[in-house]
Amino acid sequence: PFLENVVKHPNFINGDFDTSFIDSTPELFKFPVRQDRGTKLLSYIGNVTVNGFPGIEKKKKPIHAAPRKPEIDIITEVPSGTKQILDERGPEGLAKWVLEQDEVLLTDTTLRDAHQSLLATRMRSHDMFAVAKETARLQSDLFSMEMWGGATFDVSYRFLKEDPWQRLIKLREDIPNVLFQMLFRGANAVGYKNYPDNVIREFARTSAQAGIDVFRIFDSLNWIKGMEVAIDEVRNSGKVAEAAICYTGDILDPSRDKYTVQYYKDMAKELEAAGAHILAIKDMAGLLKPEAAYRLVSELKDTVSLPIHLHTHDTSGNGIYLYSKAIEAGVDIVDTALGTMAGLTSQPSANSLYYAMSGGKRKIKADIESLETMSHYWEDVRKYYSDFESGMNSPHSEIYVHEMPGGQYSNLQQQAKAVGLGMRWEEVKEMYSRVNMLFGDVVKVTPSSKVVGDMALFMVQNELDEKTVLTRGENIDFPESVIEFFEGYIGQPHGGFPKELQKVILKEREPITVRPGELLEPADFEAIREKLFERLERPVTSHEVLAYALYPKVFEEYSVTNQTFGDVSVLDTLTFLYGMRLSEEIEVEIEKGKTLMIKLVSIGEPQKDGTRIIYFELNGQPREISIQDMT
Ligand code: 3PY
Ligand code: ZN
Repeated sequence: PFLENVVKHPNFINGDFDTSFIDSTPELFKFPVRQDRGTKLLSYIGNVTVNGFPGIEKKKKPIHAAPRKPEIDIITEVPSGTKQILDERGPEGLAKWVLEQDEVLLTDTTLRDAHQSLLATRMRSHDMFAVAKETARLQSDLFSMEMWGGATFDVSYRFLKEDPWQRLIKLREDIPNVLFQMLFRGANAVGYKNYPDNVIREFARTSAQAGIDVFRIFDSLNWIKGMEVAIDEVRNSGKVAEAAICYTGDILDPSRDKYTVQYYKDMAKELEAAGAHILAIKDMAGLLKPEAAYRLVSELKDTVSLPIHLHTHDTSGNGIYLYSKAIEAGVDIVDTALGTMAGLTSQPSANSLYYAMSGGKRKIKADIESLETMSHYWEDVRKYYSDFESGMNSPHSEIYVHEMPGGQYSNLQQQAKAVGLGMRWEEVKEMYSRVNMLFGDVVKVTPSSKVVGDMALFMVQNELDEKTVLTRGENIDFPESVIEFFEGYIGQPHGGFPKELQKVILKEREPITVRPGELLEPADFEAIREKLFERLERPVTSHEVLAYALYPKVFEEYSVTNQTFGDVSVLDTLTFLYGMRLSEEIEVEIEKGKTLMIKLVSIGEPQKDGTRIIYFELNGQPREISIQDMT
């Protein structure tokens, strides 16, 4: 059936295809299904209605009005944007164009870091697709949209049970004018550990083909060796290598002398030499104070000739002030989120920054009415995800003490709850900063931040302090992530590992000092393809091969769910998270022009074997589904 789909596809018949045809044409994989898609979806809906959604408290499906979508004509031609500049002038030409702009350019992080930081990365493609065409028209003056990478990749498969590649491909189709940006964790790609070099190269190349233009590449320990392979491959793909310096500590505090202005300047020079087209300052926790921002940007502007792109989190509430100082110092691009998805652990608000800079020397390149209209949509959609909110509702200046990245805050909090430490969250945060110092004051960003977080949870859970770790450590089984960190498997920290602690944690194991990628066995993509072919009983895309190479277990679990329930990404978010109310009717568009009408009629009593019969109507016909009640 696959070949049949290929030869019948209009693009194939017209000769309108290239090497990405198979990966970017999902309909080739739509075969007549053994169990029909409707039944599979009913089975998902029945399950979530009775058993709830993993990780959130089971509750009755809330009622919300439909989100306010921008009322604009989406048939009009899409205005050209930065994507066309890159396509016409290449990455160097784009960088030159950025440097020539008087206005400050924006990257909109609403579709990646904003929800990673506010809603534990749970924003679904469904809600993004619903407003993509409007976005292309209303936000065409953006420098870029950060909409992929970071935690979005594994969370899509793991919790949302949807394919992140399809998100990228569909958004690319509907937003052809603005640069798409992703966060790429250097040798860790979109994972939490180093991968073999061929995985990094293949992932960068394939992401570029699928639609990513700007790769923000960082290393979680600011170890340049951990970034070089990714930078090289992005350059080979003709895309923009935006290499990042992760900002930690406080350059204004003379007692914190590990990460000084000179340290950052040296790193910037090395990144320029390594081939960066743009330099990013990645202030992942929001530690960069306004005066420090002024100083750092000024000094880096004098040090390198690259455009400078600043990223922060507004946890302290000082985000707009620090951007204003950075703008005064000549920063070229800043990261903001749409107003209603901004602030606190997310990025500063684009809308507020627009007003903050109005009347000044350098204005923000944006249309404020469009920003407000788009913000209304996201304000309404955000309510669907209220169960994933972190509960932080005012600025936290304590960020300057615990130094936890914005993207980690709500995720670590979920992790703490999952191991029964929800009530001891204050202690976990305090322990996080103590673990940082115990580890020798390290850069904390995924995955090094996860190691610090894992150790903090472990120490609180086991009532450990620094002294006990050092004196009784040989009898303690430390978390695997901590052991691997001290082995050198996510790279080398600036200044090296604290030797005494390293010995205690590693016991008999020997640490490495070379780049882990040099030691790791290359992934055998063909073997993965064959294995998946057998498992899935159909041809396998290179996207699936890569997903497996990065996250074998997560991808396998996703495939099982996908086989059982079909493509659940077509469900609206409230149904996906809470199922259906009795007598409720919904419409589900399973593909263009094909809509299912589903009504939940009644839920039967539990049987002896723990199952329940759920009575639906599917397109007016009665359907019974048996599901296991696990409550
Ligand atoms: C990520 O790596 O996911 C981050 O957001 C780091 O800041
Ligand atoms: Zn961030």
